[in-house]
Amino acid sequence: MKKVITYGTFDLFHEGHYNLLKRAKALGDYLIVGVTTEYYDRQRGKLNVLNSLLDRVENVRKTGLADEIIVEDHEGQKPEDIQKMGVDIFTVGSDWVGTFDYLKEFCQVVYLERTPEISSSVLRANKFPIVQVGVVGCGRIVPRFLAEAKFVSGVNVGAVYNPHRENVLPFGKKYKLEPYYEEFDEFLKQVNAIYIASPHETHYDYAKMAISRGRHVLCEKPLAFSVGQAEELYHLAKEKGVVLTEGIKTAFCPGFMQMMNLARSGIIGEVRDVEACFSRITPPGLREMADDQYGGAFLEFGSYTLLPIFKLLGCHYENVEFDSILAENGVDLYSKIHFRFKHALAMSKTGIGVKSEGQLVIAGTGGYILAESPWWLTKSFEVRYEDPTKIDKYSPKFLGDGLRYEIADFVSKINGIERISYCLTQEESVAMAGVVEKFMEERKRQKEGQPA
Ligand code: C2G
Repeated sequence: MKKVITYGTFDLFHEGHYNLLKRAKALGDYLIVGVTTEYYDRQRGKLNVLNSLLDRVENVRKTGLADEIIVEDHEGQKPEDIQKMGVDIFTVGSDWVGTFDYLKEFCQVVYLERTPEISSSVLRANKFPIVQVGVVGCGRIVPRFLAEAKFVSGVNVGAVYNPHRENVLPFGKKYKLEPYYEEFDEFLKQVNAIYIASPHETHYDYAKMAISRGRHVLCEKPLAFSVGQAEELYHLAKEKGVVLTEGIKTAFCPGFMQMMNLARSGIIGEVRDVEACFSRITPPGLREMADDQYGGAFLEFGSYTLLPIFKLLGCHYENVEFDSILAENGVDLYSKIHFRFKHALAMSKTGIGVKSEGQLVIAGTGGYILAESPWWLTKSFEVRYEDPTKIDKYSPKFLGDGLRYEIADFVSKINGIERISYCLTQEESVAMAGVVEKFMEERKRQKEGQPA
């Protein structure tokens, strides 16, 4: 008996999939079909699969072509399956020519001609209109955002707004975006969502205007400078039925979520301390250094360091204390924020004029988690215990510079696929605005030389 195996996501099952399975079956006597899990698809960069694993398996089953259906959930599984199941032929569509030649060591490899002009991506695009995004601001992050958005299907970035004509015209030309600099409303008319990457102090106003006009908003951190402002924006978004996401990219990175869930699983006992540090020595001319009102280390990096603290210890701290080293113009070069929770402590350290070890340490009653720099992308972390020889190492998959995960989550929410904001909850985002609010009051006091 000749055994054939093939693998796929089989999202929005279509004719191309059916043809592939039919020809795969005809190659032998017994067809095994491996259907990928959501986890594995995310790992390999397929970020917006619509059907659940059960539905996709069911659709393959309904063809009546598969003699056996298995689940593919990790890289390296194909040679395992082939050897374990005594497979004679591995087959896949011609979009993969060459990729699986390494399997020739174990069995015959056949690439079948792909059915033209049909794909899950096209079906997804028909099911959901492409989200047209406009960017507000021409800062350093925008080119990165544009590059990463290309990896997320269902989204097109086509316009840019900046009130300064002299900035937006060359920027629009360089990145092939329609430039707008006069009427913000005119810009909004061209898009159904915006990405706000303008200076910090303008976030709230732009977000409010866009949400009021029924546009979805992905806003760079910090979303707002007070609890009142943040709550107002979230309420308005709910009322208008639009998505509002604060763009703290760490929250959406797959490894970060895995690390948070592991910490919550009890593997290190009860979490008693979270220490997070992010620093980058910044040249004097840059906005973070030069803007005496809204520059500084905490406003630049604090959202990253507060994130694991609030995720693991909750948003209700008993006490918070700030301490900063200020430059002559008043920006904080280095800030330490100490939190007291009922059963735990936490520390956020951010620097633009002081360099420290950029690490995250989550201490528990039975061990600790250590994530080295760049922990905010979470490419790897370790779980350590009292016994120094026992170390569990984790290396989650991470693609690009992280922004694609945030963009994919935003688009999924707009399409109504992911309804719950578990990566970054509204409560966490509002609590961060609360720390920003207290920090600004504290810095004002410090600048004026008043006692706390
Ligand atoms: N396919 C096809 N014609 C199309 C579309 C898809 O022949 N118009 C084939 C693909 O080449 C693949 C199978 O149908 O062999 C499933 O396609 P997908 O669901 O897109 O899965 P894919 O990402 O190709 O997964 O481990 C997974 C495998 O590597 C392939």
